[in-house]
Amino acid sequence: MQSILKKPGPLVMGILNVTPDSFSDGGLFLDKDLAVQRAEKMIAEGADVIDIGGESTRPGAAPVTEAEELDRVIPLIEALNALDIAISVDTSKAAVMQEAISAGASMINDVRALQEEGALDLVASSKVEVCLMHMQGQPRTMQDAPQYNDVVSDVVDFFKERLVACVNKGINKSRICFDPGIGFGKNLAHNCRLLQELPKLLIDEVPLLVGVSRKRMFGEILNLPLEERMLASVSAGLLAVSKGAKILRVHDVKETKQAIEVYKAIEQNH
Ligand code: 8Y4
Repeated sequence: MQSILKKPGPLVMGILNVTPDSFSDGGLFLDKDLAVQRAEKMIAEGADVIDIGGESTRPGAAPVTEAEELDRVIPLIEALNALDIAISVDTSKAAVMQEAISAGASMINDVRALQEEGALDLVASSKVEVCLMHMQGQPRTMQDAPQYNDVVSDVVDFFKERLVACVNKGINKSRICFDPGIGFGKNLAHNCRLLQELPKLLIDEVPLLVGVSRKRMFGEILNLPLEERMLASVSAGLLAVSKGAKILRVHDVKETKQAIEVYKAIEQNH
């Protein structure tokens, strides 16, 4: 199993969605081949880890059954094992985590931060790394009326609480990273404050993962559709790196790697 968190950063996590644009029977095969091709492209572009997601966590998305998630994710992990790349699996379900770990995943990326039934124990009984993300509410309704007393301190308190819960179960701190969950029960002002004050989220040397890629906040700032948000995403991602993010979760691997290379060259020569 590959360690992701032990690698020196900044790192790029490439997003690989396997939520179906449902064809009938032959559909799954097609989906898988396409997904493997997208992964190969991201690896060639320099992705450090591929994040496979079988549950749509986009605002308004409906929940997915365990069997469906397993069907989408496990065959893809098996196919990617041949490619010598670290694999992260975006799931909240203990049963999916278990099968994903058996199939070779190195990280569990859980937008529910191991709060679902059995998830904490399952990760504790394994050696995988885990990303603990902050979310207010549930995907279907989280953007209806996000509210905080103080979004930064609420997220900090959440991280501290989840860290204690994990360490008490035997998950070593070195296996954990945090993620503020940009767009997950947060309005534009909340997202901006979290990015602006990212250094405040650096707690106990736990690395930070940040996902801003193509998110709604750029639609709000620039009034651009999804497919035109790459430059905004890379810019905000680089700002996150400069404020302490170790891992960026992105769609656009090649462009993000370029930005990070420039950042590193500047930082090394000061
Ligand atoms: C276009 C495509 C526009 C996708 C928006 C989106 C995060 C995450 C997601 C994140 C971690 C997304 C699974 C939302 N975001 N996991 N997952 N951090 N750790 N929306 O920020 O990408 S899904």
